[in-house]
Amino acid sequence: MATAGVQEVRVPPLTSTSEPPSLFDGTTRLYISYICPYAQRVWITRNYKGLQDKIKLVPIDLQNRPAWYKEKVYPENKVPSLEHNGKVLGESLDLVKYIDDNFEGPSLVPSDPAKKEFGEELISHVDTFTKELYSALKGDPIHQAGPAFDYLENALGKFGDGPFFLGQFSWVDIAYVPFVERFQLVFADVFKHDITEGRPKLATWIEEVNKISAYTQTRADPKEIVDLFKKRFLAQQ
Ligand SMILES: N[C@@H](CCC(=O)N[C@@H](CS)C(=O)NCC(=O)O)C(=O)O
Repeated sequence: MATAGVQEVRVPPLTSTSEPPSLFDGTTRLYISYICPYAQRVWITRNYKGLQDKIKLVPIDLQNRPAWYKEKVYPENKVPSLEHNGKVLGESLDLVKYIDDNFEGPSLVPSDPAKKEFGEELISHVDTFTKELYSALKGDPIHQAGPAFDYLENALGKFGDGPFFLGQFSWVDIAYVPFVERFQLVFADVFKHDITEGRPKLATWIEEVNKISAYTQTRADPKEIVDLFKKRFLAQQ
């Protein structure tokens, strides 16, 4: 059985020439791309709940996708998707909840109603957060991204029993961390700016999530992230 802390071997992604797995044979499969922040959310969830043996990871090469993925697995042709009980489901935030509700392992949603409610509020903000950051890249990045990171700093102070948003590690941390990982790297590398400057709670949060192996196992190669951002979102750099 795969245990937390032991690095899982990363199998090579499937490409346009790869045969499909034996679909709908009862195996639960999580289709991901190693570089995709949305897929990373579900991958962290699977690891944190200790489901390495119950949910098989199937990495796909998005730049050279197998045709059968769209035709036979997930017509949306995106990652992540989850093949479970004869069905294929998508959308990262829905999948995090689905896995939490339908599989064993530590719960990712606290039972305290106030925390749960604040968690829902933070989750409903995550797309706004990422949009603000991607659009900041097109303008005056350090200045424009400030409010998005300040929002996190304030949210992390809400309950005062951190280091995580709701005290314990939860689905909120999972929703945000892949994007904070990427923007921290890009701001440091490209704009020589530390996003944790003046934001001590965010600094501690980043330090603490980096002690969770369910997450660190999913981290992408920093150079690959920065290169991808330079190519896709920072064409002028
Ligand atoms: N809203 C979706 C977004 C998923 C998504 O956009 N995935 C990207 C990779 S990071 C993808 O599969 N893109 C392929 C494409 O759009 O063709 C989610 O949260 O799961």
